[in-house]
Amino acid sequence: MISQHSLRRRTLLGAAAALGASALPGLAQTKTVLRISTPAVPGDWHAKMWTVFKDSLEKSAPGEFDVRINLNASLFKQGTESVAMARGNLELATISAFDIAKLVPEFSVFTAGYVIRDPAQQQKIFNGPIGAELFKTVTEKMDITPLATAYLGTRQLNLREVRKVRTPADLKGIKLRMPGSKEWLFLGEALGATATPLAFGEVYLGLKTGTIDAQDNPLPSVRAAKLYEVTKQIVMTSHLVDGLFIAISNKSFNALNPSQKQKVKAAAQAAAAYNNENRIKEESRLVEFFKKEGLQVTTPDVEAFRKSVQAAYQNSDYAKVWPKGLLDRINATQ
Ligand code: KDO
Repeated sequence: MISQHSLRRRTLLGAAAALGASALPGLAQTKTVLRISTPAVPGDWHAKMWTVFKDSLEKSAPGEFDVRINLNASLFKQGTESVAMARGNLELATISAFDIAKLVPEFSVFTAGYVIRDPAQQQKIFNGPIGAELFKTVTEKMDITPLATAYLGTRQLNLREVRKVRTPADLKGIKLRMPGSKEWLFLGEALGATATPLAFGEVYLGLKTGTIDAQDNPLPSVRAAKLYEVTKQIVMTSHLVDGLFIAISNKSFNALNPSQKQKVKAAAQAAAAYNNENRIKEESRLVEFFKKEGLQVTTPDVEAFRKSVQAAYQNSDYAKVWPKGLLDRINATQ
């Protein structure tokens, strides 16, 4: 039986459909929900950039989107975001080259230490033809669409106890925490340490209690996650110019109209630009900050690290699947 109430509702809905929902103030237009999941801590630039994304979208498409930001890996565990997006369980996230390399093996070239030189080159690579080609494969194979490239920073070693570290041999026996995938562990081993997997959110406690001896991360993340409170030394290996790709699930992206697609992309690019600008600025100032906090900041024989890490990759199975000429094209990108 149809009640009076449901009849009235149907009539109203019919009228709304005929007029366009926005013509009836009582009936709210349904917003497109965009859930974001990231392990970033609130004080880090790649957490703050999501507010820029949200604000930018609210400006360009008022009332059309409901952007929900979930920090500290509170929605999805670190490293599981791309699968969640592919399945349509999550709309947006930042994913690393390491996440991509699992399904697009040639992308492992960007997980190798000492390949990308600096943040400017990183932007040129991913915003130019190399990025366009590789992102096309990412979209096809991973069911997600990369929208912008954020500079996460240049990864440095961060030790619990002070140690003389000049070359990779000096890291022998050091339990170095790396994020939990074989691609990350390979990088840790290539640096000369004993790599051990741990989620980002557990690193502070691991260092405090001594279950790990060291971790590697860019300086802004060492500051934001307060890792300097539980470590005594930073070794400036600069072993990876790291990036994060702001990506959206294909399911969500394809459900948008062309104008919304363009606005979501522009918002992602504004977010990345905000992150990049602030992170680069802060990165240059942080050595002084850590020294003031009582940490020793030392510079090793970076050439010795570079040689050793590059040899480890060249002799590995990773290099076997790098398309011919890709490394030369990367190196030639100025
Ligand atoms: C980390 O776990 O060390 C890492 O830096 C890896 C990155 O890919 C990224 O997941 C990052 O953590 C998080 O966003 C936290 O800053």
